[in-house]
Amino acid sequence: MADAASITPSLLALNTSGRVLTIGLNRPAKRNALNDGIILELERTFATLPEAIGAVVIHGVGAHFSAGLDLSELSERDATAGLMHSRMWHRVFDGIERARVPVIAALQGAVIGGGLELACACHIRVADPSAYYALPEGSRGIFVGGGGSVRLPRLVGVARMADMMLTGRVYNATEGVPLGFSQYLTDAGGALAKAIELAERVAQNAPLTNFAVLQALPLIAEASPQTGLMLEALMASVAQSDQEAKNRIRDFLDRKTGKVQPG
Ligand code: 1HE
Repeated sequence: MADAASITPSLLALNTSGRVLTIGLNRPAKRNALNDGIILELERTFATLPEAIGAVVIHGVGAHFSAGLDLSELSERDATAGLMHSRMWHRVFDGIERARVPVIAALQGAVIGGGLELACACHIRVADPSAYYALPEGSRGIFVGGGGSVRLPRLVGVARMADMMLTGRVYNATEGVPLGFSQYLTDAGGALAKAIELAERVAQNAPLTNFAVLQALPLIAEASPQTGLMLEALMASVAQSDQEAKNRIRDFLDRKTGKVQPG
């Protein structure tokens, strides 16, 4: 039998509580650098998400979310292998962005390179004050390859991303909120708890609402206005006709459910 020291720890630390699956990137000694193993484990986890799971939280075990691509795996790759590797990341991160359920990233410490690309594939980002965002690809002589050039400009703009890549500019957690890196900023050490709290809440939404927000909204936002409006009307009519919507609206009219409170 293997002794404890010879057992390789799992690359992802998984924990299910109620309807929320928490996924911890679990290479703290390497600052959660993303090697092929961790990326493929993420793919497997999302591909086999149990039906009972209603939301997912991704965080980094230890002080950092992720130091990005594992640079030790890069040195021997030729152009074809690099192309395939990037497409593999695309496939996995697309699977997260188009997951059946909302995915929330809890960010602390380094959110760098591919780590930032992973965070961008999530639907909500929650940061604690230690979080910082950087794209050191420029200084390493490489380019983003995990969908960052598609997703990050939508959050923070092309000019800001270009500046980060060209000059190595780093943004801190406080700057990150108004700029669009994260939607939430917590007290020190509070990102994971807040992300789980939000996940528990979104897991209670009508499944069709979450489906519409995750699957229809991004397509509508990118469509021509007239196509978008037609898609919106179709999605709205499907959502309204769902029995879950009828029940929830009846509960409101019968005063059985909470009102919207001021923010
Ligand atoms: C790594 C990696 C990594 C740490 N690949 N091994 N990403 C980067 O260019 C960021 C590189 N990392 C850093 O700048 C720093 O490590 C941190 C700021 C994240 C953390 O610093 P620190 O002082 O806490 O830790 P450390 O001592 O630098 O690192 C601890 C160990 O993790 C060390 O290994 P050890 O065996 O010497 O202990 C580091 O070598 C290792 N480590 N980061 C491999 N990234 C699909 S395209 C995406 C392109 C990118 O993501 S480019 C950005 C890559």
